[in-house]
Amino acid sequence: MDRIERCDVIVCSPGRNFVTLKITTSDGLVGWGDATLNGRELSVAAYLSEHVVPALIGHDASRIGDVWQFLYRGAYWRRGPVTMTAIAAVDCALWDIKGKRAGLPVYELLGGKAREGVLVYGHATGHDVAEMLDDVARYRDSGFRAIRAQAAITGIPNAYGAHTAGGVYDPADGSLPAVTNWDTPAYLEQAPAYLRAVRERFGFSFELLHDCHHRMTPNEAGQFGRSVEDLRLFWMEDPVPAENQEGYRLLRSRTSTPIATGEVLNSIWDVQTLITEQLIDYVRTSVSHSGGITHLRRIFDLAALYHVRSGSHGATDLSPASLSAALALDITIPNFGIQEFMEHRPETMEVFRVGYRFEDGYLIPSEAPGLGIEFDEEAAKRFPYDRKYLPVARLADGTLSDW
Ligand code: KDG
Ligand code: MG
Repeated sequence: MDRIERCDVIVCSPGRNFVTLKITTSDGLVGWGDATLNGRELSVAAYLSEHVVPALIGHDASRIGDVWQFLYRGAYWRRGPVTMTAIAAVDCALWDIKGKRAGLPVYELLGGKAREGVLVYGHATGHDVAEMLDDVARYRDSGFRAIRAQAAITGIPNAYGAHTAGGVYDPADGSLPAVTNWDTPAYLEQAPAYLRAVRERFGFSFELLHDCHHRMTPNEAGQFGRSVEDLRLFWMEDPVPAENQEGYRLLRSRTSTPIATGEVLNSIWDVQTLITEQLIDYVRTSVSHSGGITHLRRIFDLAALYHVRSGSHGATDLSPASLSAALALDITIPNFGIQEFMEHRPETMEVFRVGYRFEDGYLIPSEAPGLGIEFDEEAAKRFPYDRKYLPVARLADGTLSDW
């Protein structure tokens, strides 16, 4: 029997903070899993080192489902981003090991390819509309078939998603939480207009996405959705805070613009109502914040019964190890929708060597056994942990708003 012999929790910051779990088995096989939770990295690292790793040593590395239940049911305390990210790291590392043992890429173990490539969307952005349109052009010219568009709002230049075109956007960049501003009426006036400018300049030749980042009430989101129906968005993401799922019933009755949510949700039970009542079109739970390949596959299977497709979160705070695991699932499931793909910084790619590649708007997973990741532990030492917070958002009168 191949047993879990050693687990190392590695925290590094090659351009941004990442937590990575390395599992080594008694047969000498090594698996990698992403354990990064943006702005809360050390909580997951401690959860793993203090509470998971000691109990994991000696388990049969091949029993992925049983290890999953052991860490979820066995812990009594369930769900939540810290727990589910820690379980995900273990789960993905064990799938990596299973693939290496079999000499097959993980997607073969999941049933094999159901498509040739994974449709991905990139992030076009700008400090003003002209800059954002140039960025959309840059993405389109580099082969993207789906583009998310976000621009600054006059009066709130540091609104979510707005940054210099062409730069790597990373909202976690203060050693304490930075204060950004928010103004929903200004957003409701300007965002539909700049999305319209995208269609006016480029037509309907690519999929257009937009992230509302949990900032509206259902009524406001209904107005937003209706005002962009003729622009045929692929989706409006996180129109309202995802905890209040009743809000999605109201929103659904107001607009036919497709709805995506789930990046802050972590388990099948968190998305059960949204899926079974068909309140959303795309579920955006990610492989590394939702319990790994084992659990995300269950979420997507449930979603398939209700015509809900996948659209996993894949911002730069999900490491290349996370993206490698996401691709293994994306390429195999029947109800795949789209995968978010924000390119990581060059420093990040010095530490994470991956085999996936971008071709003509799609990501093609690595053909290497396992998940196709090499983590360079020596290179990681050059990038020590650097505390970073996500910002907060305040209204003009100082009221704390949803970020
Ligand atoms: O950690 C938070 C970021 O990943 C998030 O703000 C990015 O909303 C996001 C997205 O859709 O990529
Ligand atoms: Mg988002």
